[in-house]
Amino acid sequence: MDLDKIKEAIIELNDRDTKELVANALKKNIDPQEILEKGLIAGIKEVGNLFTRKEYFVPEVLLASEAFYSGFNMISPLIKSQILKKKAKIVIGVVGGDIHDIGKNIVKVLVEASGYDIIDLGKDVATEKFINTVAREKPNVLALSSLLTTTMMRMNDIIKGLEQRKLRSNIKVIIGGAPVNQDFAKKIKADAYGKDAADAVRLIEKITGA
Ligand code: B12
Repeated sequence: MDLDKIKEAIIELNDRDTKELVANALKKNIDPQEILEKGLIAGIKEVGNLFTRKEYFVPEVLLASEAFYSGFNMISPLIKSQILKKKAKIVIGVVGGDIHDIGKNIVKVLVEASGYDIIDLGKDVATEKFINTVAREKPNVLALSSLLTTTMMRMNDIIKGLEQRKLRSNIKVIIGGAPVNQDFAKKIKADAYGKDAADAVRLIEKITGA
């Protein structure tokens, strides 16, 4: 099946095949969201499993990331074009010291596709930059991502910084990423934890009522 082939191409670290297969799937009118979830995300998740089992190492994961993005860059504009209206303003970024941005980018695309105005600060974002952006842009929600146990506490620093600058009461903070969970969100006084991109959209809808 087309989507399985996309998944396989990522596992085989083949960016050219991934691109070609995504192009073919689009030609066949397969929904871009399906291509993202059942092809690209399924592939990179399996690469994560192989890495955990020490069957793949960092160079393989880097090549798999490239393959992922070769397909993702083709479909993300299509998902975005489904936008109907802007509902609320969201700022998103990966905390300082952390360069894992695949998950954050997926969250960004789905949130944007759901009609929200999103400002993406990128990866390895300094704590001060998050706080200054909140002060300047006055978003409704700050969405923080971290994939490393060594950087997840930066989320706590950001929330503390917002409190110190008296910005905390005007914003909701949601967090996500593999090492964080509901308990951690409670501990650092984040407003909510989301397990995946669809969850991020659900949380934002609930929080903003839009
Ligand atoms: C790809 C990858 C890399 C790539 C990153 C490429 C890129 N552009 O992102 C590269 C090769 C660069 C890399 C580097 C490193 N990595 Co790495 N990497 C991974 C890997 C295999 C997959 C991560 C991923 O993309 N998953 C797929 C996405 C779709 O899932 P996700 O990120 O979890 O995001 C989803 C949800 O979490 C959620 N979500 C994410 N953010 C947010 C935010 C909000 C607000 C919400 C609501 C939801 C949400 O929604 C997303 C979509 O569904 C994981 C292993 C794994 N099993 O996860 C290791 C892993 C994260 N890496 C790890 C490590 C140790 C490293 C390195 C330190 C390795 C090294 N020795 O150099 C460096 C770190 C460099 C740095 N300073 O950041 C460890 C972390 C261990 C730990 N406990 O901290 C892991 C867990 C591997 C392992 N088992 O040891 N890595």
